[in-house]
Amino acid sequence: MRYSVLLLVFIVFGCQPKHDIPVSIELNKRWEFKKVTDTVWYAATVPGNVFSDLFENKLIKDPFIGENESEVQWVSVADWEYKTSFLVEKEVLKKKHLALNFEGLDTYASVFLNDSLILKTKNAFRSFDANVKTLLKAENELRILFEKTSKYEKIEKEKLAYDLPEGGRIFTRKAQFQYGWDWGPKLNSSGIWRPVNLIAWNDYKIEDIYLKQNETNESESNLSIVLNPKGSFPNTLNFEVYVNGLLLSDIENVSDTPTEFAVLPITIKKPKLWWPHNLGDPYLYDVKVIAMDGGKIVDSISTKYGIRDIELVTEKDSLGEGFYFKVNNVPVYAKGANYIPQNSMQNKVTAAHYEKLLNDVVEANMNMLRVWGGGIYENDVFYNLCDEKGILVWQDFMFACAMYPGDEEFTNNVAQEAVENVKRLRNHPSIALWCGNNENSEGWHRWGWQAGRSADEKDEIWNNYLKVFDSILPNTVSQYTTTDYWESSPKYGRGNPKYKTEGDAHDWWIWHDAYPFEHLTKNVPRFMSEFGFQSFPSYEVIRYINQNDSISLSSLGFKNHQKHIRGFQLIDQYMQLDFPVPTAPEDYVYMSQLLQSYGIAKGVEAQRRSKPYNMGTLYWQLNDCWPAVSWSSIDFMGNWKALHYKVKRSFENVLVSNSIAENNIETFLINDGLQSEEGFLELEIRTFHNETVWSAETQIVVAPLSAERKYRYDLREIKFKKEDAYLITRFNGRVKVDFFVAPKQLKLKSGAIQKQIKKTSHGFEIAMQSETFQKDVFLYTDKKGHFSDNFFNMLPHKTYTIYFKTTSETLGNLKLKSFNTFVR
Ligand code: BMA
Repeated sequence: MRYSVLLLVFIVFGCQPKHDIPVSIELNKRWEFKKVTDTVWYAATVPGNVFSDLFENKLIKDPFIGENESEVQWVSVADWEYKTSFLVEKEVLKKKHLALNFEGLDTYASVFLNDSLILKTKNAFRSFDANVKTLLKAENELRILFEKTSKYEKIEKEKLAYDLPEGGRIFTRKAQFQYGWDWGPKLNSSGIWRPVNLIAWNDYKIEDIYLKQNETNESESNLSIVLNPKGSFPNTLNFEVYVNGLLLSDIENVSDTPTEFAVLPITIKKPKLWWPHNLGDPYLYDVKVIAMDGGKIVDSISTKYGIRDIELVTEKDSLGEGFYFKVNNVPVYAKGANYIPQNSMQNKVTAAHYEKLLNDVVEANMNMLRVWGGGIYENDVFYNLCDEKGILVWQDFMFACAMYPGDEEFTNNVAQEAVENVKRLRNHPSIALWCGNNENSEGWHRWGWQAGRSADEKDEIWNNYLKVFDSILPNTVSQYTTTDYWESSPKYGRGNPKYKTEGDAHDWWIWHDAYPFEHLTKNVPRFMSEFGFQSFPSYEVIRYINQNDSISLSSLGFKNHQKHIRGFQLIDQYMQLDFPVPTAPEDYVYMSQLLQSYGIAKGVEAQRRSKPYNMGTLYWQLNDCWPAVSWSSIDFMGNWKALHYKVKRSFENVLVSNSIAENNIETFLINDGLQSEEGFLELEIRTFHNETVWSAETQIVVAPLSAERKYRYDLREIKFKKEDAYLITRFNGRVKVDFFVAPKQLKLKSGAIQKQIKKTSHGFEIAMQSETFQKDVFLYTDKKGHFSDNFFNMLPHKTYTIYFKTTSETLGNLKLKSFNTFVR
């Protein structure tokens, strides 16, 4: 196979040496920057941003430490200038077309080439081209001026007779979280945040490839490859198409307007489909198209492509209106989290960060992420990895928690942004949905934003909303893709009872409204697209924030890393309800993570038990953009909190889940997979003194794609003390432990945990045993690494082997906490 590919490549390129292909040169060297009013230039990194450049030059302190954030606010209200010089070879200069392409300028930028203004931009989410044929020389200077956002926001605000929620950010098309969020700092940046390229070509170049899936059945998949040129194609152009390196025969351009774009129908026999990883193989084809003019190659373009059908099904039923995804005609239960940008300074997010985080997603059995609307349309690498790893992506357009203007200039700008991003992402099989915005509709209807406004004003604001979210965005999505569009997440705010019966829901009764976690078990919506609870991050993150080895949660610097105004108070309030409240900061951090995982898992399991009424659960939030106390399950330094370990178990394809009420227990088996399973369901109630007070077993069959109650029993018939016992449920090697009372009421026994440690090639193996039942055992060390499992329960006399993956030669100071020591 490999040889035949090589041979083909040789044939293609070896026999046709003539070519005149476009050239793309990245201009990422010799950049310098300065504050406009200063005179000294400093070295800059491109792609980058002004905060990281200032930090690299030691002109500001690390904004992620202590209270430094407030000291760097001057940066956002200054204007900044970037410049570089570059040489262009004669051969390149001779090309008929020369353009500078800016993939991302943040945000109000004026671009000068050799002192001539070539571009003015005001959208960080768009890319811009400038024709520089007449200006480009052998030696060039490129200079970009970035003006502070507040200047433009003020101008726009003055044009309106009223204020729009929420502040100046709505006028500027850039990442909204940079203005500060309830989990992130205010670091309103500017700079060249994506690559700059010089592009040179003669007559035409392929600008964009789109693979449109027409029809797929078991024997074949019919696709159209659509190519858009820069310039126009001559009619004489012919195209070679390679799928997985093999040349397809008889490819004809069937476009009605062949000079405007090419349409190349292809058929893939016996297609291998792309699946979310928990249902099958996320198979990807390599597709390459070479454009030829006679015997001459004029350009080529490649992409990976996964053959799959994805549909959002929103059918009315007797209970309301469903909300679920069908992939290749199979209803898929969505499990995952909401994703935010991985760093306030985007240039610091490396390929390795993307790889690690998305591996953590797969490892925790998630099959969907929602790219939340207050962040960014992610870099290509993010979607490439989601394609490869079989992670579905719910993609928001970048609008969040606000009402936006509706003037022509703004809406045209947004329309362009939508076209570009939809086109950029449409070949990714992972993209399951485009969603208009995050909580704008809920905000308008439920957050008091209409108060004190005249009827006309309200009409105008709502009509402007509809212009963007009910017209421009859905029209763009349907014009350029086959992906579905959803206007706003959630469909209804929690103030409207319909939130439980129609569409997707954000349940912030938990946390924001301080309802107890039990609320989640009784109020299951059709699709939970947000619900969450905060916890403290790892000791590593806390030490970083404080720049101190001791764990302090009370320093002003640390407090600045809790951005939710009632955050500390809410954690404490919920902890008091169900958990002991330790005084030592180190223990408090541990307890807060248990608390978070306890609440979220309660919700996840209740939602999964309600399948198919409920068809998805995405908790808030997967990750952090800086070191913080937040809703994340993985902290800024990549450490898994208790929640991530917990959801890994709760998201397994086959899950045993007990619904425990005052007097009875119902045992459910949930199967998200396509295979059925048969086996013995074993139940046992055991005391912490290790006595079995009740047991039962039954043979069951777990059907594919099901959630069924398999057992039910009356607790009143069993004599035992609830605070002194636990329930063990076993099914085909799975062991689930549940309790009958809140954690703080448990009468756990004290007892030692034995450890045996061995060095392995990738770290250490830790074998552990205890004579007593141990709850939520937490291993930690000052060495960087990852525990294969953590925050786990230990049944008595059973060996638990945990692997610590690390590059460190020693395990450092390995310590352990057990919940048993906090209650007795
Ligand atoms: C949700 C999100 C975010 C917010 C989170 C926690 O509504 O959409 O806006 O950070 O709640 O408050």
